[in-house]
Amino acid sequence: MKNPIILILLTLCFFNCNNDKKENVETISKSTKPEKQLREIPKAKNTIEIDGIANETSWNDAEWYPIDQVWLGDALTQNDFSGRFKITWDNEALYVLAEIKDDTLIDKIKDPLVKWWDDDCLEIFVDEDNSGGEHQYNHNAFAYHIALNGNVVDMSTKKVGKMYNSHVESKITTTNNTSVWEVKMYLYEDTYNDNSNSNKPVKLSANKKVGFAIAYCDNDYSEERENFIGSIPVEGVDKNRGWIDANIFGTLKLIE
Ligand SMILES: [Ca+2]
Ligand SMILES: [Ca+2]
Ligand SMILES: [Ca+2]
Ligand SMILES: [Ca+2]
Repeated sequence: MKNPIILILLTLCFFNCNNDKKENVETISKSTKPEKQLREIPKAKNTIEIDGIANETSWNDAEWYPIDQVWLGDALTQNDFSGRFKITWDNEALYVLAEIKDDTLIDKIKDPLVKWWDDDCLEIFVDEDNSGGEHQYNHNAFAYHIALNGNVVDMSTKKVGKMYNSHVESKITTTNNTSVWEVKMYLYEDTYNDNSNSNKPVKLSANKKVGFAIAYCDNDYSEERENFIGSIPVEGVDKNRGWIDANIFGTLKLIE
């Protein structure tokens, strides 16, 4: 390189090009989501009281859907786990009623931000704008782990567990091996900022589509969770994709 000015220009271009690449990695990558398990969800006719008791007319009218896809662990036995759920909505929030039959309920890890997936917990995946795409360490979608004591944890944009208790209100009632989880969940846009106090939940309306899946982490006696059972089939060998890839979610269509 004989001309030092050309050399300087080329060097500047090299660093600029690299910076562009870095920014691309950090932006949320959305793709065209393959639409599957499209379900029409009627609006609640009355107020849903989050008390773990499904005595509202809206719950009575809502349809049951199964939680029966083994994403992790061995095949299930009837006693070990079975689960199903219903959904409804109003302008404020999405409501989930999950009926979980689990032979042993455990919450052995006291710190809610340590291996929160290895205690029994209900995990609700939600993609407010049904965009699909990668959401591991961003808020393109959320994967709320709801613990037996009501704590709610997902990965933050800092790549560590963070409490999102203000996003999800829940109450569990348990009779013998059957637990009823009644959940009210506020939806947030992908612009949600972990460092701000002014994030506002989205108002819901008819014809809105929302990406959704639900799963249960079942541990009974083991160091790590024994099973992870979801509401939707996942293609490929690695089925533990929900916390990374919103493309695996089903789609809810909110209707009046
Ligand atoms: Ca209730
Ligand atoms: Ca079990
Ligand atoms: Ca999204
Ligand atoms: Ca269990």
